[in-house]
Amino acid sequence: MGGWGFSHRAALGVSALVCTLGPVSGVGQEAPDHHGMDQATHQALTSLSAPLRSWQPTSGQPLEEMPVLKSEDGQLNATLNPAPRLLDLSGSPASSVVYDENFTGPTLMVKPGDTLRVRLANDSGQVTNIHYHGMHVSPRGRGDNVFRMMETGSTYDSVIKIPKDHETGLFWYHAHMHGNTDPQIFGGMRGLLVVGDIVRRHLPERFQGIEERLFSINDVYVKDGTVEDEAPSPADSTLLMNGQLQPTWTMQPGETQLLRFANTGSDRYYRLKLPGFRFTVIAEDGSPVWRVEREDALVLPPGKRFEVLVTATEAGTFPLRTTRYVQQEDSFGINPAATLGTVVVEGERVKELAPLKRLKGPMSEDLSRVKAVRTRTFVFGLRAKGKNYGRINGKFFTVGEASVRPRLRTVERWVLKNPRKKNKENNSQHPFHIHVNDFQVVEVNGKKFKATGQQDIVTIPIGGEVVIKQLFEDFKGKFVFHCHILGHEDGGMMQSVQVVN
Ligand SMILES: [Cu+2]
Repeated sequence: MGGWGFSHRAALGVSALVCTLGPVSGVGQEAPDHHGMDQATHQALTSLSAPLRSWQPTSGQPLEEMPVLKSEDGQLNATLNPAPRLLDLSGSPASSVVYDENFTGPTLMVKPGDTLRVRLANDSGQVTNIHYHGMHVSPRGRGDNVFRMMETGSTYDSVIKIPKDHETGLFWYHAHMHGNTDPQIFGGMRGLLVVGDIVRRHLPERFQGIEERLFSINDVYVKDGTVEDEAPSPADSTLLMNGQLQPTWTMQPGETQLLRFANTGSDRYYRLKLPGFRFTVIAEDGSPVWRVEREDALVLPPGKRFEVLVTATEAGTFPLRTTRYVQQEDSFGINPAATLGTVVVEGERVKELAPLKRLKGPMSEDLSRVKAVRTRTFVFGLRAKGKNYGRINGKFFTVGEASVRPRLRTVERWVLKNPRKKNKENNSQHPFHIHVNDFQVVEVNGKKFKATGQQDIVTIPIGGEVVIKQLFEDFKGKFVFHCHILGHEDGGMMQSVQVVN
Protein backbone atom coordinates (compact mmCIF):
# COMPACT_ATOMS: atom_id res chain seq x y z
CA MET A 1 0.00 0.00 0.00
CA GLY A 2 1.52 3.28 -1.06
CA GLY A 3 1.47 5.33 2.10
CA TRP A 4 2.67 8.88 1.77
CA GLY A 5 4.68 10.93 4.20
CA PHE A 6 3.44 13.75 6.37
CA SER A 7 5.41 16.23 4.30
CA HIS A 8 3.44 15.45 1.17
CA ARG A 9 0.16 16.86 2.38
CA ALA A 10 1.32 18.48 5.57
CA ALA A 11 -0.68 21.14 7.33
CA LEU A 12 0.15 24.63 6.20
CA GLY A 13 2.72 25.49 8.81
CA VAL A 14 0.30 26.35 11.58
CA SER A 15 0.77 23.47 13.99
CA ALA A 16 2.47 25.84 16.41
CA LEU A 17 -0.83 27.63 16.79
CA VAL A 18 -2.23 24.57 18.50
CA CYS A 19 0.05 25.23 21.43
CA THR A 20 -0.96 28.86 21.74
CA LEU A 21 -4.61 28.21 22.46
CA GLY A 22 -3.94 28.81 26.12
CA PRO A 23 -5.90 27.29 28.96
CA VAL A 24 -9.11 25.80 27.72
CA SER A 25 -12.13 24.96 29.75
CA GLY A 26 -13.03 21.29 29.98
CA VAL A 27 -16.43 20.52 28.63
CA GLY A 28 -17.09 23.82 26.91
CA GLN A 29 -20.29 25.00 28.52
CA GLU A 30 -19.71 28.42 26.97
CA ALA A 31 -20.50 27.65 23.37
CA PRO A 32 -23.30 25.13 23.11
CA ASP A 33 -23.97 26.09 19.50
CA HIS A 34 -20.59 24.65 18.55
CA HIS A 35 -21.32 21.19 19.93
CA GLY A 36 -19.32 21.45 23.09
CA MET A 37 -16.36 23.15 21.44
CA ASP A 38 -14.98 25.81 23.74
CA GLN A 39 -14.71 29.45 22.76
CA ALA A 40 -10.92 29.42 22.44
CA THR A 41 -11.05 26.52 20.02
CA HIS A 42 -13.75 28.08 17.97
CA GLN A 43 -11.74 31.27 17.78
CA ALA A 44 -8.66 29.28 16.78
CA LEU A 45 -10.57 27.63 13.97
CA THR A 46 -11.96 30.94 12.80
CA SER A 47 -8.59 32.69 12.91
CA LEU A 48 -7.00 29.82 10.98
CA SER A 49 -9.54 30.19 8.23
CA ALA A 50 -10.00 33.97 8.37
CA PRO A 51 -7.58 34.81 5.54
CA LEU A 52 -9.05 32.11 3.32
CA ARG A 53 -11.29 32.62 0.40
CA SER A 54 -13.80 30.01 -0.62
CA TRP A 55 -12.70 26.38 -0.56
CA GLN A 56 -11.82 25.33 -4.08
CA PRO A 57 -10.80 21.69 -4.09
CA THR A 58 -8.88 20.26 -7.02
CA SER A 59 -10.40 17.16 -8.56
CA GLY A 60 -8.72 14.33 -10.41
CA GLN A 61 -5.46 14.20 -8.42
CA PRO A 62 -3.77 10.81 -8.09
CA LEU A 63 -5.27 8.86 -5.17
CA GLU A 64 -3.23 9.17 -2.00
CA GLU A 65 -3.46 7.15 1.16
CA MET A 66 -3.12 8.27 4.75
CA PRO A 67 0.24 7.80 6.53
CA VAL A 68 0.61 4.28 7.96
CA LEU A 69 1.63 3.43 11.52
CA LYS A 70 2.57 -0.25 11.61
CA SER A 71 3.10 -2.55 14.58
CA GLU A 72 6.51 -4.06 15.22
CA ASP A 73 7.33 -7.01 17.47
CA GLY A 74 3.71 -7.24 18.60
CA GLN A 75 3.37 -3.56 19.57
CA LEU A 76 2.02 -0.41 18.04
CA ASN A 77 2.29 2.83 20.01
CA ALA A 78 0.42 5.62 18.26
CA THR A 79 -0.26 9.20 19.32
CA LEU A 80 -3.29 11.14 18.16
CA ASN A 81 -3.51 14.85 18.83
CA PRO A 82 -6.97 16.17 17.99
CA ALA A 83 -6.61 19.92 17.57
CA PRO A 84 -7.78 22.73 15.31
CA ARG A 85 -5.60 22.70 12.22
CA LEU A 86 -5.42 24.14 8.78
CA LEU A 87 -5.60 21.26 6.30
CA ASP A 88 -4.69 20.99 2.70
CA LEU A 89 -8.09 19.60 1.77
CA SER A 90 -7.85 18.37 -1.80
CA GLY A 91 -5.56 21.19 -2.88
CA SER A 92 -7.30 24.03 -1.04
CA PRO A 93 -6.96 25.06 2.61
CA ALA A 94 -9.74 24.55 5.19
CA SER A 95 -9.64 24.43 8.99
CA SER A 96 -11.03 21.63 11.13
CA VAL A 97 -10.41 19.68 14.32
CA VAL A 98 -8.55 16.53 13.22
CA TYR A 99 -6.27 13.80 14.65
CA ASP A 100 -3.15 14.63 12.67
CA GLU A 101 -2.82 16.71 9.55
CA ASN A 102 -5.38 15.02 7.37
CA PHE A 103 -9.14 14.69 7.03
CA THR A 104 -8.79 11.00 7.94
CA GLY A 105 -6.15 10.22 10.57
CA PRO A 106 -3.22 7.83 10.18
CA THR A 107 -3.94 4.22 9.19
CA LEU A 108 -3.09 1.89 12.08
CA MET A 109 -1.82 -1.52 10.91
CA VAL A 110 -1.74 -4.28 13.49
CA LYS A 111 -1.73 -8.07 13.62
CA PRO A 112 -3.83 -10.51 15.62
CA GLY A 113 -2.12 -10.97 19.00
CA ASP A 114 -0.64 -7.43 19.00
CA THR A 115 -1.08 -4.80 21.68
CA LEU A 116 -2.21 -1.44 20.31
CA ARG A 117 -1.53 1.56 22.55
CA VAL A 118 -3.08 4.83 21.54
CA ARG A 119 -2.14 8.02 23.38
CA LEU A 120 -4.79 10.66 22.82
CA ALA A 121 -3.38 14.11 23.58
CA ASN A 122 -6.55 16.13 23.51
CA ASP A 123 -6.13 19.70 22.28
CA SER A 124 -9.47 19.69 20.50
CA GLY A 125 -11.13 22.13 22.89
CA GLN A 126 -13.87 19.55 23.42
CA VAL A 127 -14.43 16.48 25.50
CA THR A 128 -13.93 13.39 23.36
CA ASN A 129 -12.97 9.71 23.52
CA ILE A 130 -12.12 6.95 21.07
CA HIS A 131 -13.77 3.78 19.79
CA TYR A 132 -12.19 0.90 17.85
CA HIS A 133 -15.07 0.14 15.51
CA GLY A 134 -15.74 -3.54 14.79
CA MET A 135 -12.87 -4.81 16.94
CA HIS A 136 -13.44 -7.85 19.14
CA VAL A 137 -11.58 -6.51 22.18
CA SER A 138 -12.32 -5.75 25.83
CA PRO A 139 -14.64 -2.78 26.48
CA ARG A 140 -13.37 -2.34 30.04
CA GLY A 141 -10.89 0.02 31.69
CA ARG A 142 -8.45 1.46 29.17
CA GLY A 143 -9.79 -0.85 26.45
CA ASP A 144 -12.46 -0.02 23.87
CA ASN A 145 -14.34 1.92 26.52
CA VAL A 146 -16.66 4.62 25.16
CA PHE A 147 -17.83 5.58 28.65
CA ARG A 148 -14.50 7.34 29.22
CA MET A 149 -14.49 11.12 28.92
CA MET A 150 -11.27 12.60 27.62
CA GLU A 151 -11.10 16.25 28.60
CA THR A 152 -9.33 18.84 26.51
CA GLY A 153 -5.86 19.79 27.73
CA SER A 154 -5.25 16.24 29.01
CA THR A 155 -3.70 13.04 27.71
CA TYR A 156 -5.26 9.57 27.85
CA ASP A 157 -4.00 6.12 26.90
CA SER A 158 -5.96 3.23 25.43
CA VAL A 159 -4.52 -0.28 25.60
CA ILE A 160 -6.15 -2.60 23.07
CA LYS A 161 -5.13 -6.24 23.37
CA ILE A 162 -6.03 -7.89 20.10
CA PRO A 163 -6.82 -11.60 20.49
CA LYS A 164 -4.59 -14.05 18.60
CA ASP A 165 -7.63 -15.38 16.73
CA HIS A 166 -8.95 -11.92 15.79
CA GLU A 167 -10.39 -11.56 12.31
CA THR A 168 -8.30 -10.12 9.51
CA GLY A 169 -9.74 -7.14 7.68
CA LEU A 170 -10.61 -3.45 7.63
CA PHE A 171 -11.80 -1.65 10.76
CA TRP A 172 -11.68 1.98 11.82
CA TYR A 173 -11.35 4.16 14.90
CA HIS A 174 -13.24 7.33 15.68
CA ALA A 175 -14.51 9.69 18.36
CA HIS A 176 -17.51 8.32 20.28
CA MET A 177 -18.39 11.01 22.80
CA HIS A 178 -22.15 10.89 23.22
CA GLY A 179 -23.60 14.24 22.17
CA ASN A 180 -20.47 15.19 20.16
CA THR A 181 -19.98 12.11 18.00
CA ASP A 182 -21.63 13.49 14.87
CA PRO A 183 -19.77 16.84 14.64
CA GLN A 184 -16.43 15.34 15.72
CA ILE A 185 -16.51 12.65 13.04
CA PHE A 186 -17.93 15.00 10.42
CA GLY A 187 -14.96 17.26 11.22
CA GLY A 188 -12.45 14.46 10.66
CA MET A 189 -11.77 12.67 13.99
CA ARG A 190 -11.44 9.20 12.42
CA GLY A 191 -8.89 6.84 10.91
CA LEU A 192 -8.63 3.41 9.32
CA LEU A 193 -7.44 0.34 11.23
CA VAL A 194 -6.20 -2.71 9.35
CA VAL A 195 -5.85 -6.03 11.16
CA GLY A 196 -3.54 -8.65 9.64
CA ASP A 197 -3.05 -9.43 5.99
CA ILE A 198 -6.32 -10.56 4.44
CA VAL A 199 -4.70 -11.45 1.10
CA ARG A 200 -2.10 -13.71 2.69
CA ARG A 201 -4.43 -15.30 5.19
CA HIS A 202 -7.54 -15.80 3.09
CA LEU A 203 -6.79 -15.66 -0.65
CA PRO A 204 -5.26 -18.43 -2.79
CA GLU A 205 -1.67 -18.28 -4.00
CA ARG A 206 -2.44 -16.63 -7.36
CA PHE A 207 -3.74 -13.46 -5.62
CA GLN A 208 -0.57 -12.88 -3.59
CA GLY A 209 1.00 -9.52 -4.34
CA ILE A 210 -2.05 -7.84 -5.89
CA GLU A 211 -2.33 -4.09 -5.47
CA GLU A 212 -4.41 -3.03 -2.44
CA ARG A 213 -6.07 0.36 -2.01
CA LEU A 214 -7.71 1.84 1.07
CA PHE A 215 -10.59 4.28 0.72
CA SER A 216 -11.94 6.45 3.53
CA ILE A 217 -15.19 7.79 2.10
CA ASN A 218 -17.02 10.74 3.66
CA ASP A 219 -18.55 14.09 2.93
CA VAL A 220 -17.58 17.60 3.91
CA TYR A 221 -19.19 21.02 4.04
CA VAL A 222 -16.85 24.01 4.14
CA LYS A 223 -18.04 27.52 4.86
CA ASP A 224 -15.73 30.56 5.06
CA GLY A 225 -12.74 28.24 5.07
CA THR A 226 -13.95 26.16 8.04
CA VAL A 227 -15.32 22.62 7.99
CA GLU A 228 -18.81 23.02 9.46
CA ASP A 229 -20.52 20.57 11.84
CA GLU A 230 -22.98 19.52 9.20
CA ALA A 231 -24.16 20.29 5.68
CA PRO A 232 -27.44 22.17 5.10
CA SER A 233 -28.61 19.29 2.87
CA PRO A 234 -27.12 16.18 1.25
CA ALA A 235 -26.84 18.06 -2.04
CA ASP A 236 -24.69 20.78 -0.40
CA SER A 237 -21.89 18.56 0.84
CA THR A 238 -18.89 17.47 -1.19
CA LEU A 239 -17.95 13.79 -1.32
CA LEU A 240 -14.32 12.91 -0.67
CA MET A 241 -12.16 9.81 -0.72
CA ASN A 242 -9.06 10.00 1.49
CA GLY A 243 -9.76 13.75 1.73
CA GLN A 244 -9.57 14.12 -2.06
CA LEU A 245 -12.18 15.22 -4.56
CA GLN A 246 -12.64 12.58 -7.25
CA PRO A 247 -9.12 11.13 -7.10
CA THR A 248 -7.81 8.91 -9.87
CA TRP A 249 -6.01 5.59 -9.74
CA THR A 250 -4.75 3.26 -12.41
CA MET A 251 -5.03 -0.40 -13.33
CA GLN A 252 -3.69 -2.39 -16.24
CA PRO A 253 -6.04 -4.30 -18.53
CA GLY A 254 -6.51 -7.77 -17.03
CA GLU A 255 -5.28 -6.69 -13.58
CA THR A 256 -7.06 -7.56 -10.31
CA GLN A 257 -6.88 -5.16 -7.34
CA LEU A 258 -8.25 -5.29 -3.80
CA LEU A 259 -10.35 -2.21 -3.03
CA ARG A 260 -11.05 -1.70 0.68
CA PHE A 261 -13.91 0.75 1.20
CA ALA A 262 -14.91 2.29 4.54
CA ASN A 263 -17.75 4.75 5.03
CA THR A 264 -16.12 6.98 7.64
CA GLY A 265 -18.76 9.72 7.43
CA SER A 266 -21.20 10.64 10.16
CA ASP A 267 -24.59 10.16 8.63
CA ARG A 268 -24.71 9.48 4.91
CA TYR A 269 -25.31 6.27 2.95
CA TYR A 270 -23.44 5.46 -0.25
CA ARG A 271 -24.42 3.00 -2.96
CA LEU A 272 -21.22 2.34 -4.88
CA LYS A 273 -21.10 1.27 -8.50
CA LEU A 274 -18.17 0.90 -10.84
CA PRO A 275 -19.72 0.39 -14.28
CA GLY A 276 -17.66 -2.07 -16.31
CA PHE A 277 -16.59 -3.93 -13.16
CA ARG A 278 -18.14 -6.35 -10.70
CA PHE A 279 -17.32 -6.39 -7.02
CA THR A 280 -16.18 -9.77 -5.69
CA VAL A 281 -16.81 -9.32 -1.96
CA ILE A 282 -14.19 -10.98 0.25
CA ALA A 283 -15.04 -9.27 3.55
CA GLU A 284 -17.83 -7.23 5.11
CA ASP A 285 -17.17 -5.22 8.27
CA GLY A 286 -13.70 -6.75 8.61
CA SER A 287 -15.14 -10.26 8.58
CA PRO A 288 -14.03 -12.56 5.72
CA VAL A 289 -16.99 -14.15 3.92
CA TRP A 290 -18.04 -17.80 4.07
CA ARG A 291 -19.29 -17.68 0.49
CA VAL A 292 -18.03 -15.48 -2.35
CA GLU A 293 -20.66 -13.38 -4.10
CA ARG A 294 -20.31 -10.95 -6.99
CA GLU A 295 -22.20 -7.67 -6.78
CA ASP A 296 -22.90 -4.74 -9.12
CA ALA A 297 -23.51 -2.34 -6.22
CA LEU A 298 -22.44 -2.03 -2.59
CA VAL A 299 -24.61 -0.21 -0.05
CA LEU A 300 -22.51 1.37 2.69
CA PRO A 301 -24.37 2.80 5.67
CA PRO A 302 -22.21 5.03 7.90
CA GLY A 303 -19.53 2.85 9.51
CA LYS A 304 -19.73 -0.02 6.98
CA ARG A 305 -16.72 -1.61 5.25
CA PHE A 306 -16.54 -3.80 2.16
CA GLU A 307 -13.37 -5.35 0.79
CA VAL A 308 -13.74 -6.35 -2.85
CA LEU A 309 -11.69 -7.69 -5.71
CA VAL A 310 -12.12 -5.97 -9.06
CA THR A 311 -10.66 -6.98 -12.41
CA ALA A 312 -10.13 -4.55 -15.29
CA THR A 313 -11.21 -6.16 -18.54
CA GLU A 314 -10.46 -3.38 -21.02
CA ALA A 315 -8.61 -0.08 -21.28
CA GLY A 316 -10.59 3.10 -20.62
CA THR A 317 -11.72 5.57 -17.97
CA PHE A 318 -14.30 4.35 -15.46
CA PRO A 319 -16.02 6.50 -12.83
CA LEU A 320 -16.63 5.10 -9.34
CA ARG A 321 -20.17 6.34 -8.67
CA THR A 322 -22.53 6.55 -5.77
CA THR A 323 -26.09 6.31 -7.07
CA ARG A 324 -29.10 8.31 -5.88
CA TYR A 325 -30.08 6.83 -2.53
CA VAL A 326 -33.06 7.54 -0.30
CA GLN A 327 -32.18 6.97 3.35
CA GLN A 328 -34.98 9.08 4.81
CA GLU A 329 -38.35 9.93 3.32
CA ASP A 330 -38.09 13.73 3.36
CA SER A 331 -35.86 15.84 1.12
CA PHE A 332 -33.02 15.81 3.68
CA GLY A 333 -32.66 12.07 3.25
CA ILE A 334 -32.17 11.95 -0.50
CA ASN A 335 -28.53 11.60 -1.53
CA PRO A 336 -28.01 12.66 -5.14
CA ALA A 337 -25.87 10.56 -7.47
CA ALA A 338 -22.23 11.65 -7.66
CA THR A 339 -18.82 10.58 -8.90
CA LEU A 340 -16.39 9.64 -6.13
CA GLY A 341 -13.30 8.88 -8.19
CA THR A 342 -11.98 7.50 -11.45
CA VAL A 343 -10.16 4.32 -12.46
CA VAL A 344 -7.94 4.72 -15.49
CA VAL A 345 -7.21 1.36 -17.12
CA GLU A 346 -4.14 1.70 -19.31
CA GLY A 347 -0.84 0.14 -20.25
CA GLU A 348 0.16 -3.38 -21.08
CA ARG A 349 -2.37 -6.18 -20.69
CA VAL A 350 -1.60 -8.65 -17.91
CA LYS A 351 -2.88 -12.21 -17.67
CA GLU A 352 -6.21 -12.37 -15.84
CA LEU A 353 -6.35 -14.44 -12.66
CA ALA A 354 -8.91 -17.24 -12.51
CA PRO A 355 -11.94 -15.96 -10.55
CA LEU A 356 -11.99 -16.48 -6.80
CA LYS A 357 -14.17 -19.42 -5.75
CA ARG A 358 -13.70 -19.45 -2.03
CA LEU A 359 -11.58 -18.02 0.76
CA LYS A 360 -9.21 -20.17 2.76
CA GLY A 361 -8.43 -20.06 6.47
CA PRO A 362 -10.49 -19.79 9.64
CA MET A 363 -13.83 -18.00 9.47
CA SER A 364 -16.36 -16.66 11.92
CA GLU A 365 -18.90 -19.15 13.24
CA ASP A 366 -22.23 -19.72 11.48
CA LEU A 367 -24.83 -19.06 14.21
CA SER A 368 -27.90 -19.89 12.12
CA ARG A 369 -28.43 -23.28 13.80
CA VAL A 370 -27.12 -22.36 17.23
CA LYS A 371 -29.93 -22.17 19.78
CA ALA A 372 -30.52 -18.71 21.25
CA VAL A 373 -31.05 -18.57 25.01
CA ARG A 374 -33.41 -15.63 24.69
CA THR A 375 -35.07 -13.16 22.32
CA ARG A 376 -35.11 -9.41 22.87
CA THR A 377 -36.98 -6.83 20.81
CA PHE A 378 -35.76 -3.30 20.16
CA VAL A 379 -37.87 -0.64 18.44
CA PHE A 380 -35.90 2.21 16.85
CA GLY A 381 -37.76 5.46 16.33
CA LEU A 382 -37.35 9.20 15.83
CA ARG A 383 -39.56 11.76 17.50
CA ALA A 384 -39.86 15.44 16.67
CA LYS A 385 -36.46 17.17 16.46
CA GLY A 386 -34.71 18.68 19.43
CA LYS A 387 -32.69 17.09 22.18
CA ASN A 388 -33.34 13.39 22.78
CA TYR A 389 -35.18 12.79 19.54
CA GLY A 390 -33.68 9.35 19.02
CA ARG A 391 -35.29 6.50 20.94
CA ILE A 392 -34.92 2.75 21.41
CA ASN A 393 -38.01 1.17 22.97
CA GLY A 394 -39.22 4.70 23.70
CA LYS A 395 -36.16 5.63 25.76
CA PHE A 396 -33.25 7.91 24.95
CA PHE A 397 -29.71 7.05 26.06
CA THR A 398 -28.56 7.81 29.56
CA VAL A 399 -25.31 6.77 31.19
CA GLY A 400 -26.04 4.37 34.01
CA GLU A 401 -26.98 0.78 34.66
CA ALA A 402 -27.44 -1.30 31.55
CA SER A 403 -30.87 -2.90 31.32
CA VAL A 404 -29.68 -5.37 28.68
CA ARG A 405 -27.57 -7.98 30.47
CA PRO A 406 -26.64 -10.98 28.32
CA ARG A 407 -24.61 -13.80 29.83
CA LEU A 408 -21.09 -14.45 28.62
CA ARG A 409 -20.78 -17.29 26.06
CA THR A 410 -24.50 -17.32 25.26
CA VAL A 411 -26.24 -16.64 21.95
CA GLU A 412 -29.18 -14.24 21.87
CA ARG A 413 -31.69 -13.48 19.14
CA TRP A 414 -32.52 -9.79 18.74
CA VAL A 415 -35.47 -8.45 16.77
CA LEU A 416 -34.73 -4.92 15.51
CA LYS A 417 -37.75 -2.92 14.37
CA ASN A 418 -38.19 0.40 12.62
CA PRO A 419 -41.94 1.11 12.44
CA ARG A 420 -43.22 3.60 9.89
CA LYS A 421 -44.24 7.01 11.33
CA LYS A 422 -46.79 9.59 10.22
CA ASN A 423 -44.16 12.29 9.65
CA LYS A 424 -42.00 11.63 6.59
CA GLU A 425 -38.97 13.19 8.29
CA ASN A 426 -39.14 10.54 11.01
CA ASN A 427 -39.02 7.71 8.48
CA SER A 428 -35.32 6.99 8.25
CA GLN A 429 -33.31 3.85 7.81
CA HIS A 430 -31.36 3.06 10.96
CA PRO A 431 -27.98 1.35 10.60
CA PHE A 432 -27.78 -0.78 13.77
CA HIS A 433 -24.28 -1.21 15.22
CA ILE A 434 -23.08 -3.00 18.33
CA HIS A 435 -19.62 -2.87 19.89
CA VAL A 436 -17.30 -5.77 20.80
CA ASN A 437 -19.12 -8.71 19.13
CA ASP A 438 -20.17 -9.20 15.52
CA PHE A 439 -23.61 -10.62 14.76
CA GLN A 440 -25.27 -12.65 12.05
CA VAL A 441 -28.39 -11.52 10.19
CA VAL A 442 -30.89 -14.40 10.09
CA GLU A 443 -34.08 -12.68 8.91
CA VAL A 444 -35.04 -9.49 7.04
CA ASN A 445 -38.67 -8.32 6.89
CA GLY A 446 -39.95 -11.74 7.93
CA LYS A 447 -37.93 -13.69 5.38
CA LYS A 448 -35.02 -16.01 6.14
CA PHE A 449 -31.70 -14.38 5.25
CA LYS A 450 -28.75 -16.43 4.06
CA ALA A 451 -25.82 -14.47 5.44
CA THR A 452 -22.39 -14.64 3.84
CA GLY A 453 -20.73 -14.00 7.19
CA GLN A 454 -20.91 -12.02 10.40
CA GLN A 455 -21.01 -8.22 10.41
CA ASP A 456 -21.18 -5.23 12.75
CA ILE A 457 -23.64 -2.95 10.92
CA VAL A 458 -27.03 -3.77 9.43
CA THR A 459 -29.70 -1.46 8.08
CA ILE A 460 -33.14 -1.71 9.69
CA PRO A 461 -35.36 -0.73 6.75
CA ILE A 462 -38.13 1.85 7.10
CA GLY A 463 -41.28 0.02 8.21
CA GLY A 464 -39.31 -3.21 8.46
CA GLU A 465 -37.42 -5.45 10.81
CA VAL A 466 -34.20 -7.41 10.99
CA VAL A 467 -33.49 -10.42 13.19
CA ILE A 468 -29.91 -11.04 14.28
CA LYS A 469 -28.13 -13.64 16.36
CA GLN A 470 -25.04 -12.87 18.34
CA LEU A 471 -22.64 -14.70 20.59
CA PHE A 472 -21.39 -12.70 23.57
CA GLU A 473 -17.90 -14.09 23.47
CA ASP A 474 -14.70 -13.63 25.48
CA PHE A 475 -15.39 -10.23 27.06
CA LYS A 476 -17.45 -9.20 30.06
CA GLY A 477 -18.21 -5.56 30.62
CA LYS A 478 -20.33 -2.68 29.51
CA PHE A 479 -20.58 -1.34 25.97
CA VAL A 480 -23.23 0.08 23.64
CA PHE A 481 -25.36 -0.55 20.60
CA HIS A 482 -26.79 2.32 18.59
CA CYS A 483 -27.83 3.75 15.26
CA HIS A 484 -24.76 4.71 13.21
CA ILE A 485 -26.44 7.79 11.74
CA LEU A 486 -24.55 9.74 14.34
CA GLY A 487 -27.08 12.56 14.69
CA HIS A 488 -29.56 9.87 15.74
CA GLU A 489 -27.03 8.44 18.18
CA ASP A 490 -26.25 11.85 19.68
CA GLY A 491 -30.03 12.36 19.83
CA GLY A 492 -30.30 9.36 22.14
CA MET A 493 -30.68 6.32 19.85
CA MET A 494 -28.26 4.21 21.87
CA GLN A 495 -28.41 1.73 24.77
CA SER A 496 -25.91 0.06 27.07
CA VAL A 497 -25.27 -3.67 27.27
CA GLN A 498 -23.56 -5.32 30.21
CA VAL A 499 -22.20 -8.80 29.55
CA VAL A 500 -22.21 -10.73 32.83
CA ASN A 501 -21.04 -14.12 33.99
CU1 LIG B 1 -30.87 6.12 12.92
